[in-house]
Amino acid sequence: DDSGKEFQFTDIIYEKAEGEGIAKITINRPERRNAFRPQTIKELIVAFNDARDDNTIGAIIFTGKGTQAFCSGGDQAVRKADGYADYDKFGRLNVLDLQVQIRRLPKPVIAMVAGYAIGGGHILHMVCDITIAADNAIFGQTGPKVGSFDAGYGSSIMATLVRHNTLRVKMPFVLYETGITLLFHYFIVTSKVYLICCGIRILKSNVVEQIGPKRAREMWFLARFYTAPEAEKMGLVNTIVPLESLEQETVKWCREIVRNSPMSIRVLKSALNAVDDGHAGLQQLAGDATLLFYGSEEGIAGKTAYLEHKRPDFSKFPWRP
Ligand code: 2NE
Repeated sequence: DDSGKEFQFTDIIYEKAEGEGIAKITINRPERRNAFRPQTIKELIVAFNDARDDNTIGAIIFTGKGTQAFCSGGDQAVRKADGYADYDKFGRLNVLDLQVQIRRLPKPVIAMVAGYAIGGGHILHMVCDITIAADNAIFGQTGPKVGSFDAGYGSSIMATLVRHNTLRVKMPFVLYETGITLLFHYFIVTSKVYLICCGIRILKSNVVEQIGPKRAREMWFLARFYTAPEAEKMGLVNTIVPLESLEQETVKWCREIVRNSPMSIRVLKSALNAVDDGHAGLQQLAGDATLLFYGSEEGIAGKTAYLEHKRPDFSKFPWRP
């Protein structure tokens, strides 16, 4: 969008589409297939922070310049014995900070992938909330080939993708269908036996199998590359579109997101990450609860009474069931 505001960086391009609620952050090192160096990550962190703080922005597109690569991971030319080093005399792995930042950023981040998403670049798309892939996209990890690995989000998020996409039924449910595996407990209530289905996994051939623990091992141990359709089958991407309509389709998805309730989206992102993120996930979700509570009459009554040096009167607020 030509009306977008542009900021000055060397390794990235940061734009905002005025009035659209969409920011776009682009790694701008196409001559290196958008490999990142510490400076790139520093700039990305600044841009993501700005997009987070801007309360007119509801969705952030993360992409790479050109059509040949989203990102090819850490710039191996500046890899040293203690990490990646460009302008400093010491190495860094500051991409890990960026991964955490994207994961905790309370707005959807949409990876727009054309060409290669490889190594640390593959992990960056994986930590985004949604991935829209062009039909020329290629995904893969190269770590074991180049003497590297990401044993953090790069492994754990990949291996647990399956869990989010497995159908779970929590209510009493009797299953007779073939092709269904189930784990169940018997539960006796008023002399009747109810079969309670705790977790089912439909294994029909038309159901997309997600990446999960086995595929994650394959991806890391063999370090193969996968085409966009293969990645889609593994649950790594949301959709594949022709390269020429990649941006248009991504903007369409963002527009659909930003017309929705900001608070609903915020809480949902926290909730979707909460279990896997442990204390950090709980903290994020709990922070959203506090945020909502501060705007309530009950929350305001407590603050007002404190500031007026009075005892708060919470008696009119119900103890909800
Ligand atoms: C990405 C890929 C498959 C593209 O292949 P192709 O044939 O399209 O391009 P080409 O000719 O390989 O690359 C073009 C130029 O970009 C540089 C190349 O060296 C080449 O430079 P010139 O020969 O023209 O001077 N380039 C590309 N990727 C680079 C990189 N990551 N670092 C430095 N220069 C790079 C192909 O280029 C490829 O396989 N790239 C390497 C992918 C890779 O191994 N990435 C690092 C993984 S480790 C990592 O990212 C990591 C981690 O595991 C844990 C923590 C943090 C980071």
